[in-house]
Amino acid sequence: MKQGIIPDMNDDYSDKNSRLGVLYPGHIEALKARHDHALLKSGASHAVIFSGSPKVTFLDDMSYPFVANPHFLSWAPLGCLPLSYIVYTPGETPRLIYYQPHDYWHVVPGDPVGYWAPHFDIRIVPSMDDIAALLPKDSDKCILIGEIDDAAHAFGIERVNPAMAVNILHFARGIKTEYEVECMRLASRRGARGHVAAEAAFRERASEFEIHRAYCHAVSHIDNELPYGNIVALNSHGAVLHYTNLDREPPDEMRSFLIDAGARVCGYASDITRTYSFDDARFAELIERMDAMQLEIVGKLRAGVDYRELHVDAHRMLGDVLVDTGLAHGDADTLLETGVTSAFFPHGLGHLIGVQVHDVGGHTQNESGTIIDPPSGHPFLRLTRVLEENMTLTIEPGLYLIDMLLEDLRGTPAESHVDWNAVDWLRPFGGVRIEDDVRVTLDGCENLTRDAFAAI
Ligand SMILES: [Mn+2]
Repeated sequence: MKQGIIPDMNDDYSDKNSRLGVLYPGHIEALKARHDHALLKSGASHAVIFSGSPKVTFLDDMSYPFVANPHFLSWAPLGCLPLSYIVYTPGETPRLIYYQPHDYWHVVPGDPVGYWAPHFDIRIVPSMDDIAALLPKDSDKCILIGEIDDAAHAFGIERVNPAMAVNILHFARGIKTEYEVECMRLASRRGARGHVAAEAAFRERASEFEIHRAYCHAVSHIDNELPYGNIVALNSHGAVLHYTNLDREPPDEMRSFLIDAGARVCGYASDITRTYSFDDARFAELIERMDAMQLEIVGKLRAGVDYRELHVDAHRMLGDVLVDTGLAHGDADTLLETGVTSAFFPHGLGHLIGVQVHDVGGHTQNESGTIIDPPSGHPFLRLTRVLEENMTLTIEPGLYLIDMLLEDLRGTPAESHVDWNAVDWLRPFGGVRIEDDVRVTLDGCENLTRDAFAAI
């Protein structure tokens, strides 16, 4: 198996003549320019990017699943290469110190092969003792980017994750290169295949556990390769925003299915949610209404849009859905002001996505790291920036029956706006969320998720 590249049923991503191979040189040039700027501003000469070290569980000799430093993963699709380093010095070919231990207990990383490999000066090291000699001699001129649990892994470099450099890199990561977008198109395609298989399993009355297995099989991921734990929620479980239990038995009655699940290609993630009605026409109508609303929000995207305003707009639109479907009475502005829409839709409209599902930099206004706060009353909004061309992000409005939040409306002016009989009707269905990944363009957006479903 080629290091870091998960085999796929139909696509070979590793060839230098593949679409990714053609786009990668432009990506690495963009990365170098970002690092040149970050180094200049930090008064440093070398960036040393550490992939990370395996974390061992308490009182045991087992490791948690390894998660690579996203900065390292941005340079090359090497998600399974612990204890390795990239050394970047402006004007020089980046050096990859590739840790390939002599170890008969574990599968060690394979040889470095792929479209990305010719862009590095690769030094394979079998021992940690070989690393120091390959790092820059002037450690006072280095910055180290990565998580250092053990001082030995810093090799005497004192400037670890300096804010000046990290803010520049995080802000820049908000805008994707063509290569990154192509990785996410492929990840969307992969995820969509899983969603189709999951819906089929739901129609056959499978349990959450079985649906999850059908999904993983279709995307060819084991759990640790998924970009996040699958949310596979039947019936009222759909109201638990991060429901990750997997009931082993199917419910007696199938009503609804909410699935939030993604996939990875070359480190990059997709993040997709769909909701289905088993055979209830009223719930199907609610899903249709939410789907139309989600598409309307997507239709408003373009460079220059303030995501905070879009989030508040989405609440007004949700107010109309609540009224039209009989869940609430009144006008959208009143439902927003009295907190009714927040009780039904208590999370953010979306977030940046990239090598991390919730990519960094969602709140930063500039490369100095100035924070843009979420709008008041909406603390969970993870993206507050003004949208720019080639940002990739999610649009994921939801509507849920969460008793804990609705009960808070009792005794307030909101109480009379809620139709409590309709609330009782919705409870066994849980809720609805529709989530797409999009790339912002100057005058609109590219919908990676809808394109992926259309293509398969
Ligand atoms: Mn999401």
